[in-house]
Amino acid sequence: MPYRLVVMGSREVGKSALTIQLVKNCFVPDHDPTIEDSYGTQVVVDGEPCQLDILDTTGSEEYPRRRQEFMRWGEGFLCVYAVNDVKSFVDVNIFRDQLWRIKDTNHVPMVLVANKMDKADRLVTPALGQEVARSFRVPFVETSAKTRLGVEHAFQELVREIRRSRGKELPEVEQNQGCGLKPCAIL
Ligand SMILES: Nc1nc2c(ncn2[C@@H]2O[C@H](COP(=O)(O)OP(=O)(O)OP(=O)(O)O)[C@@H](O)[C@H]2O)c(=O)[nH]1
Ligand SMILES: [Mg+2]
Repeated sequence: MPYRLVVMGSREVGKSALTIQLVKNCFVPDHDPTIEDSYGTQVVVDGEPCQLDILDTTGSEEYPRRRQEFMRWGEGFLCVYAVNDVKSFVDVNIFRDQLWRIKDTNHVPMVLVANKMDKADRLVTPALGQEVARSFRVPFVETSAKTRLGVEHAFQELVREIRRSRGKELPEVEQNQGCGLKPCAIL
């Protein structure tokens, strides 16, 4: 079953650059604001090949409905900020809150990604990023879409989070097969 991944975060944090670096092995130096682009690629995670369907989303707040739609569609989320952009770091809370609300659970597979780690004008320390990731209870990965450092690792961590979450769902499905009733069905 393909993994439905969403790359989300504020404007210009490098969502497209990260996605294109993973899928096409190159760095895009120019900023071309995204509305929505989808990509497919295959990767091997822990020896197991998997198909990724990746949605590269807009950082603009002008498309609130699209935001809701991609949050519903996605199975796992790379929540990206740029280490030289404090507002983008603060904004991860907004994305996380909205995601939890839309999914109606706080167990959504997610990885917090600190991009642009190659930049000399860093403002957000790794320790701060780590602290927020810990409070979200998600993995934290620093990346550079420019040098490719950490890029594959970030996507791999997300696949692992999804696998863990799929693994947790399985017993419930098996349980329900016996009587054919949904767990909340009261007759
Ligand atoms: N130095 C450096 N520049 C980066 C990195 N990632 C992205 N950039 C640059 O930052 C700018 C914005 O990158 P994009 O990938 O277009 O950002 P985005 O998040 O997709 O932006 P929107 O689609 O408008 O939300 C571009 O000029 C990129 O080349 C990085 O890791 N290091
Ligand atoms: Mg983009």
